[in-house]
Amino acid sequence: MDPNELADRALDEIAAAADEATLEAVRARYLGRKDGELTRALRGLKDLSPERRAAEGAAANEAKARVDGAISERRAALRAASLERDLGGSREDLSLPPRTVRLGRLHPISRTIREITGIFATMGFESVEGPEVEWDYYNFEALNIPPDHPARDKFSTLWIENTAEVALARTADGGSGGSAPAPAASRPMLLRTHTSPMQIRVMEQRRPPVRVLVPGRCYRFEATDATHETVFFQTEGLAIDEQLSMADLKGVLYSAARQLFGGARKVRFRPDYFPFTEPSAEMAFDCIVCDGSGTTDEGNCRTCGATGWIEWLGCGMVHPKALERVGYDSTRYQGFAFGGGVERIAMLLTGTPDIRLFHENDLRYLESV
Ligand code: FA5
Repeated sequence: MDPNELADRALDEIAAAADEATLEAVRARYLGRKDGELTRALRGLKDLSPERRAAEGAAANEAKARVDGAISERRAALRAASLERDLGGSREDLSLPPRTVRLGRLHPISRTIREITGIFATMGFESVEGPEVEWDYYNFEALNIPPDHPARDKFSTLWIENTAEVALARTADGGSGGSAPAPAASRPMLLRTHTSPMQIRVMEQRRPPVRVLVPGRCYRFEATDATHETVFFQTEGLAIDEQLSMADLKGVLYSAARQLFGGARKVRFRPDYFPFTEPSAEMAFDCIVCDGSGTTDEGNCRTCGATGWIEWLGCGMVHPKALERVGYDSTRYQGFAFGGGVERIAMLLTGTPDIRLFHENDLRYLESV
């Protein structure tokens, strides 16, 4: 057949091809290397005389080029249509900027706990954790605070009602019920008011030398203000060894303060009273809001209660009675302990004027500090 007629027929079929597979079949039929109709026509040229070959060859090549071009065009059109179908007809604007990915970050309290544990780790304190639901025995009695001791008033306590049930659950999951003397049903239980019960738990389980730092949640049933929450964190430190003194305690705490604030805050260290340490002391830093003056432009500083100081911790030398209760020889071993508020440090580090800002979970604030 005449190559031009072949090409016209091929063009009709190409235009009618509804998908790429059909188009490929058309291509093979006309341009297939072995049996394509146009291919065969071109191949037959070699048997013609030189004059006819020149004339018919030109026409045949032109016909092939027409078919080639039509196939490429149709293929591109079919691809575009199929892509359009895949996108469901929607129009994506690829020039739009990508959505911003919101990266998570640590809560300022978690950050502060890591900072504090890191600092004490450099001084050899290993981090350990303990239960938030605690026996009265560990929270009070073993710390020289028997039932009617006035020091209990300082720790407004949230009590657990069904102690026997909780005790059973504890035993079932392998938790330690401790060495409190009374049977479980009559043993009062509470949400720990401080991390100091871990002093006793750690000493029960280890022999000196001991050096631990215990971060953890504490609970007190009290009204909140700029420096008090009902749920807050403390870090408890405990060191027991031969020949430890108050000078070691002070050195460790002053070193931590320097590492936390680089000397930027004033420190107040003065006597205090705790039934489980003797002697006892407390440590405070000058207030970040009023710079220690106790007043601001609006009057009394509400962050520090006009005292000029923000208390960090209570501390002291572990009471010999507490050492003996866990079987340590108090003539040979001494030790010091301290328990400080994590939020208070976070306030000082981030310039936060009210502790409640940490727990309101307003991301606008938390992301800004
Ligand atoms: C105690 O809790 C003692 N266990 C500290 C201690 C440990 C003394 C070891 C001796 C040896 P206090 O009640 O003062 O002491 O609390 C210690 C620190 O916890 C406070 O200085 C404060 O920083 C923080 N704190 C106490 N109550 C709250 C509260 N309601 N909200 C936020 N932080 C608190």
